[in-house]
Amino acid sequence: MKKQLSTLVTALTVLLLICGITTASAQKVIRAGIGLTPDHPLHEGLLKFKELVEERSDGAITVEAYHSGQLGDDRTMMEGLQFGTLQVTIPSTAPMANFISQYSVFDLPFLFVNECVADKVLDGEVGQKLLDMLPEQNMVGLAYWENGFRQLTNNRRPVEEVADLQGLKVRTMENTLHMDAWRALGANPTPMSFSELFTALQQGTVDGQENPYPTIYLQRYYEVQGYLTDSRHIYSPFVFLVSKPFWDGLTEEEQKIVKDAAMEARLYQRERLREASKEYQQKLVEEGKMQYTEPTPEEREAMRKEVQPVIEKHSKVIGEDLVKETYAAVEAAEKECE
Ligand code: TK8
Repeated sequence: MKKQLSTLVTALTVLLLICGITTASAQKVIRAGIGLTPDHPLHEGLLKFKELVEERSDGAITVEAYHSGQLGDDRTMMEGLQFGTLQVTIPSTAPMANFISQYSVFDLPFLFVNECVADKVLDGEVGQKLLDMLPEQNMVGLAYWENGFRQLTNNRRPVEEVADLQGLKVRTMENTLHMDAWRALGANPTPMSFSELFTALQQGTVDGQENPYPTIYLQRYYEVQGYLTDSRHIYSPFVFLVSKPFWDGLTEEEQKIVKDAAMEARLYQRERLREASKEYQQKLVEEGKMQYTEPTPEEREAMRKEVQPVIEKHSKVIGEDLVKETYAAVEAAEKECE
């Protein structure tokens, strides 16, 4: 009996050794999950990243791109990075605030006036400070990509001023700052994952939602929404996130390849997103898919006034110093962008 047992243990040890050796020399695979569809510029950016990584690593690292929430919603995919079951995901900053509350700083309403200012702040010291907070959550942030300025759609009425928002059931991302902001404007916020949104609009569970033009067009929200408002109430960054357990397992050279690819693909992705944003805003308006309204500067100012108490409340949650530093960076960037 003893002899049989020792033979079995030896066989198992040899088997594990063989697996270990083949795994060590096997390719490194990056499974990357996103929520948007294959025709969205986010996916185009991910394919650019894949091309650069596979080319520069001579195939030692391969990238598998999974779109349309195939691997779950933003929160689930970020948890996958923490556990090491997924290697890359690229969520909006809003759901990231559930892991690191400071991430709401970029979702402060009306923070960025245009993409030039957003790029300078995100790619500068403040952006890096937020990325440096990620390792404690077992994630590594490599670059900011672009989701874009968020626009409101709904199925109840044209929205041109705050009064039009009263009682509107608006789906928000799972983020208390977003919810408080819509509440302050008189709407009823309903937090919901992105993957549930189209059905909720179709069934009338919510009256409206808010997302950038490329998402509104490519998700076909115009099929279930009658009114589009160019609200630009919040600018959403995407953050290119890597699982820290995976990152730590890369050689220095491999880490440079992955980081450089994320940074280069960022420029491509932002460019494609901005082209798509113009194209789809035009299509939505010209094809008359939804009744389009643009708030006047006075009405935008009125909205900004209504959400000011929310900005003050959440500045305490985010950290007054970080908020001050961010607004100072915005001011400096606005001067440079003039
Ligand atoms: C996609 C989401 C989406 C976001 C939302 O995964 O949930 O409305 O704007 O882009 O991150």
